[in-house]
Amino acid sequence: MKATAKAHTNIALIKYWGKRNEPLILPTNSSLSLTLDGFSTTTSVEFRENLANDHVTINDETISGESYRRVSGFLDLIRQTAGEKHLYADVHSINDVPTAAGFASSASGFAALAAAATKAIGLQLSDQELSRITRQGSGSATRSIYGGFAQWQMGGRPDGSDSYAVPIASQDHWDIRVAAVVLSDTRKNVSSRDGMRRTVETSAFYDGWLGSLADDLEQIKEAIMDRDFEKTGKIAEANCLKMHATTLGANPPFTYWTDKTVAVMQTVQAMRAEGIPAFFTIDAGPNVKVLYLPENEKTVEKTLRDIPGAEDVILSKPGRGVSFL
Ligand code: 2P0
Repeated sequence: MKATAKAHTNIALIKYWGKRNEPLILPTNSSLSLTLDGFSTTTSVEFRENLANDHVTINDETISGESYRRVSGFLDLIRQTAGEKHLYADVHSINDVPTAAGFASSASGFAALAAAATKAIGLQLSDQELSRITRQGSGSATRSIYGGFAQWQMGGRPDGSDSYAVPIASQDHWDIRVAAVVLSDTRKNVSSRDGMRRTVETSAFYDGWLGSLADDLEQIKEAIMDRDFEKTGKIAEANCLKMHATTLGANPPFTYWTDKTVAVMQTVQAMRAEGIPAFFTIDAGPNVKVLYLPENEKTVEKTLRDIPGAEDVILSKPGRGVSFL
């Protein structure tokens, strides 16, 4: 009863920012992302008869505390689904995503864990079923089941049975690139879970955010289908700015940006003014991801590397969905 799976992280172009049900991880809005080939997690899961509890390593270190409870709680759900309540697992995960620096390591992490664990325990799931169960590990992971562009449909049922991701276009549909500008590898002050909760509960701007999403989603899907880079980038950048604006309207207010984040944003806008189409997006951390086209790769990379405070620039192409090794 052993399986190994690999999953890639994804970058949301239309952000998921808030839950309507925390334990089930049901979102307040639908979101859309691009899976990236640059950051992946490979996870092996082996269920064994003689274990008294789960044992989990990430990058060869045994984890405990809240991180362990999150993984073990997710495995409980898989045990329950398979009717194997007393079967514990050995889990080994290798993560090549800078953890908790806004690179959504939980997306590739829970997608790989869900795929490996469900297979190891003998469940045979469709992609849709796998995406739905993955959602309960981490929201953004639900989209990483698929390669290329994927949409997480928020659904409306209280039990979450209609909240899962669907593929929009494969990784071969459109070769757009993403440069991740690494500004700091330190852990962020407000986790995305806490940040989302505070925003939903207190932000003066939250209703405005929610009200703008249906149009953003419809428009960006059209743009992706038409391979219209200007339109895709404009919508993604504006959607990111709206999401981050909600954090400034929260009580107490907070932001994930640092001065270096703003410097990268301004550099991207300056590149655009000089005729190089590039757009930014930012998740729940200080780092910035820049969307660009392959023909501008050299210029974009050099310009980003020259920004004071840019520790690294990692380039990604569209990535594939989960695979078994
Ligand atoms: C996203 N983020 O759509 C958004 C944009 C951050 C900003 O999904 O609580 O780690 O595990 O469901 O998925 C980060 O939140 O949160 C996230 P949980 P997750 O990618």
